[in-house]
Amino acid sequence: MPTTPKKYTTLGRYLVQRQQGHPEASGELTRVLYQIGVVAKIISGYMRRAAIEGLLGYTGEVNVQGEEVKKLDELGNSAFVDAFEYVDIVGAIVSEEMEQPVIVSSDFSREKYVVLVDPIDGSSNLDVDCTVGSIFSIRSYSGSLEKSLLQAGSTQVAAGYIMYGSSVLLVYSVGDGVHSFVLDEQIGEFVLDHDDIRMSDQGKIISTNFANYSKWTPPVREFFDAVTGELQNHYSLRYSGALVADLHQILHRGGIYAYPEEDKKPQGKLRLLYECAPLAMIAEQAGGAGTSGKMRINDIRPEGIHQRVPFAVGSRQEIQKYETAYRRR
Ligand code: FBP
Repeated sequence: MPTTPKKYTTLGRYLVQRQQGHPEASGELTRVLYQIGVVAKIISGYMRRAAIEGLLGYTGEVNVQGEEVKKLDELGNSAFVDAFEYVDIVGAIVSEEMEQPVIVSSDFSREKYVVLVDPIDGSSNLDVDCTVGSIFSIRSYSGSLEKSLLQAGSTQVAAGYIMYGSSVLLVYSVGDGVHSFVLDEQIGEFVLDHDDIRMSDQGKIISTNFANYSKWTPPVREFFDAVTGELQNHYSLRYSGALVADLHQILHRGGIYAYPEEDKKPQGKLRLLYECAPLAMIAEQAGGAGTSGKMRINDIRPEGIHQRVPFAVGSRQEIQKYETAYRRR
């Protein structure tokens, strides 16, 4: 046992320290983020025991996306809703698993925040024990729920993700850089892993489902032909089936993840409010960017809470090249 006690920069401690730099801060956002840390521990517990306790497989239900619901999708969703039911500063929760927002507070005038989540990202990985994640976005409540939600992603006050892989990571931004924490299961706390993560301007990773190549629109095919066709191309392909895991790789190694539109799916697959907008905020806060190909993701005004958009996110140079391919058309 080391004689000098190990100093733990826990999530709680780090949030409070960063908040002290903002005398105007009320500490309420800190409480919401801390609560997300609690949800992360609950869901990672489910993941660790899923194969042992029969938590794999389907519930028999179909969700608003038309997808068959997995037991862990449902457990993940309840963990988020339960966590905010008694937190008096959150008014409503929006989730990929729920058609309508859940109002968790009767008196909206006092509430400050709306929390939007993709409880389990990469659900197709669940039953084969591969990495999955959770994605979250926090918005201020402004006058009405609809008004709070249907604003461009640039109004998000915080965003982030949790990754359930070889270790459990929580990565977030409140608009002052991107910070990651790893769950130390020995003390049951998230401790600081990296603060102020910077994404390189040009990267090494390409992450996309190339099996969809023939369905992609010409600018997308042109972009990927160009980057993979370069003789000296320095890219490696990494596509895990979980956006969170692929973006985390790109955060540290640079590159581009894309889930573009297809001839028959002009809106692509991913959801703007609780998948693309939060991860675009993380990328931008780390020096990268997020786009639909035609415009910055966080300039898009949503028309509905489950709206889908074509999505590419990653290093600035790759995203510029991607958008140039669209402009040329
Ligand atoms: P879910 O949130 O329903 O899991 O969908 C998102 C996602 O699983 C991403 O994490 C992943 O990158 C992509 O869809 C995989 O889709 P596909 O299997 O079509 O490549």
